[in-house]
Amino acid sequence: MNIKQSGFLVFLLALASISTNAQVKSVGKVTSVNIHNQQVDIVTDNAFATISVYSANVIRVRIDKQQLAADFSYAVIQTPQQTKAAITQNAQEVDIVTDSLHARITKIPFLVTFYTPDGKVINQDETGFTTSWVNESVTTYKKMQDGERFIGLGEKTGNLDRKGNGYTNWNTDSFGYATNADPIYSTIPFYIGIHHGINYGIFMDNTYQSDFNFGASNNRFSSFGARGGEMNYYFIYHTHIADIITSYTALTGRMKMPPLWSLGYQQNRYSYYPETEVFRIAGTLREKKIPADGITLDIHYMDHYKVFTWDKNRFADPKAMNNKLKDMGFKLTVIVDPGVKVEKGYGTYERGLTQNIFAKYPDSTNYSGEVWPGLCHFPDFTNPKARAWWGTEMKKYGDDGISGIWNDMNEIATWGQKMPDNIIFDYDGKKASNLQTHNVYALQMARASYDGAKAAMGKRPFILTRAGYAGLQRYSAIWTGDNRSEDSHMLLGVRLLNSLGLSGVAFTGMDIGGFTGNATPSLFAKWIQIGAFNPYFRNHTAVNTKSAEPWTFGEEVLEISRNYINLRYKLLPYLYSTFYEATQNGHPVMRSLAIDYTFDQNIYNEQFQNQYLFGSAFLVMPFEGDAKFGKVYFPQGKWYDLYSGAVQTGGEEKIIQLSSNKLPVYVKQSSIIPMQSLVQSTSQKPTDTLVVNVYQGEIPNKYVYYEDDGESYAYENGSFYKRTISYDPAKKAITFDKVEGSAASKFNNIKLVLHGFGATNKGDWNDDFASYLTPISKFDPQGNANAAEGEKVKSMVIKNSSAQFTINY
Ligand code: NBV
Repeated sequence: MNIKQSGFLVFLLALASISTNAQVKSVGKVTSVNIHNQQVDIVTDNAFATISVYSANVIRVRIDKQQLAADFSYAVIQTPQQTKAAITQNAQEVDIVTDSLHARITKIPFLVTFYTPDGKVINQDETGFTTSWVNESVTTYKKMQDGERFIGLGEKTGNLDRKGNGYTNWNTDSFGYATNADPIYSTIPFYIGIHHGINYGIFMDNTYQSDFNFGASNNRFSSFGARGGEMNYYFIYHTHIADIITSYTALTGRMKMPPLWSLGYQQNRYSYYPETEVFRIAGTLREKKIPADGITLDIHYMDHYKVFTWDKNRFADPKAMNNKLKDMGFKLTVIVDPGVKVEKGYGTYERGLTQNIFAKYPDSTNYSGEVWPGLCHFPDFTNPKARAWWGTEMKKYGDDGISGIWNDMNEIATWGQKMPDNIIFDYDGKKASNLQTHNVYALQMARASYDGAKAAMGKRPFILTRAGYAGLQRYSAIWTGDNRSEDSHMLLGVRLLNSLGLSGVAFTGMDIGGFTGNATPSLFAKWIQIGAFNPYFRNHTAVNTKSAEPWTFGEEVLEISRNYINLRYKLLPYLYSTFYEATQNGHPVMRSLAIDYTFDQNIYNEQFQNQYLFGSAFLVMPFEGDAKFGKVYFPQGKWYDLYSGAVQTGGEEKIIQLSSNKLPVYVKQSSIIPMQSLVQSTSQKPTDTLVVNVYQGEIPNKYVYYEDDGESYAYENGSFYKRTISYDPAKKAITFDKVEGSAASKFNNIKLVLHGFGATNKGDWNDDFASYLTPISKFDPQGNANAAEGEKVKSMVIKNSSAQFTINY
């Protein structure tokens, strides 16, 4: 290189660094502060910011390069709560202090630090980078705290602890995704950080493509940012993660009570048709005594994949079919895809055209993209008119007796997977391009389906969605899409559901048995056992795979499946009450151990990270289908083997023997678990005795038992039956509080079953056996006849009365 050349290189490098610096713009120093009510408006060298108190535990931060736009969110439904807050400033900083949280804004440069009320740092901006822009991308950088862990962020692959990884949010159709694929179907930009015995939540409400970096390829910062729009995040601090989830779901909403039938077993495949095949499946489930409530129709029920139509050769009389299915105790869910076939004379399409509700190019022509039916237009679900139109189209499904709507392909998935950026959506009157709308399209489709189905069916509909955004729990359950029939996918699925639970979504499921490929009998057996401990319990498989109903894997797997589906049905009172909890405080049904055992480092260990609690009582330990031994970890406390009642002390690791017919499940000490007799579907009445199991423990416990009619919205007007059951080991008492609500219980009697209590003082107790799985399996390789009988317990039957009563033991 000669002098001239090297001089030119220096010139080029200088140019590059100038242009790089010019591209990166930091928020700069504060130039003006305006404090009013619960809010501080700030102007900086390069930005405008508003920091506001949302509640004592939630502070919101908004920053933009220009004046902040009018506030709007598809996710947040809560308005700021009137909160006692002291806001003061001096030359260096502004302090915002509530009873539970302290935010300090440093002025030179603008930096936000959050402190606990006693002055410990919870979270602070990275001093060098703060909040900055590269072109239109905005990112907030946070100092990486020593030992900091990161959990949540919704449906994200990988480990429970996301430290060292980066993630992108861009809803993506990911057929047969790899176990480390990112992004997949849905976006929930909410995570929880943990360090030094402190935990906090950050929800960045920005619908553009977003990026989260939890120390990926760097040890200096964690960050979150989006490729457009404003920086807009909610900082949530509580001492317990459960309360962080409660605050997050106060912001973004909670699920409504699901229809009871949707908690039963659901039988699926791509696809059951014609009608005779649907009845063959329904009939076989009944004949083989596999309890089930749902059958689902995939795309082949439609006339040439046209949404809201029936293929009349395959399904001549849908209404009659549904009536017959209902007589057999089945509810039908049908798939809907957003793509509406462009075809003259097709009613749904014509009405869509007339109402002008399809997404458009900037020149006002309707966008066309190809998917199942061929060229399609796509309803603009961000337009209220389109949502209403979708609801009207759904009326027919209501008349046909359909009970559930399964929203597929709503990322949006189109052939080629490259929807143009320049499609313009209504965005509820604000008009926005695909770049801003893409991640909320599915949320708005789920909303339209929920509202439409609710009106069309006159009952609680079951809504399922593949994609979504924060807040999807208000409208829909979610499943994890096209997984594979592999052990690693079964275990990944557990983590995906746990992560969704941490992110406000309680009603979640995965394709049991795997979607692509063929499960081995042992894999299927394990998966269906785990499925019985998933909130949404559905078996599904792809179009070109072998049959994958529980009876297609041989006698042994059939028996195992039946045992666990039976158990699921007997647990319905417990499960329904757990869902009720989700409607009240947002706590998930499937609970990562990080919720209750946040600071126990063991639970993040990759060996143990798949363990979870199902509701408050059951500790579930998933393993590969063929595993013979497994290492498990019992968190602090005392645990009971579900099958034998054997006691296990907490804080211990243990190697346990595994078998294909049993999923290791343990019951937490002091648990209260209501159960019912076996039914073949939720349309069958159980016997009139509610079995209330109480497990001896050292800690007192309170459990909210909940019932309602399982199908209507009457519960919103007080028609429910609810009571708190408490267990007080010190007083040797189990108390049933006075009943709340105007509905009667299904159960006239209560059978109280005491586990692990040994001798009781009073004489009215009977010796009994608690047989959860009867028998565990005649194929049990250990041939353990005693285990099959169940553990020895004390029991007593009492008349159910709505007044408060106490049983002493
Ligand atoms: O509608 C067919 C499938 C469905 O069975 C599956 O559950 C969805 O995730 N759908 C995807 C369309 C594409 C399948 C390759």
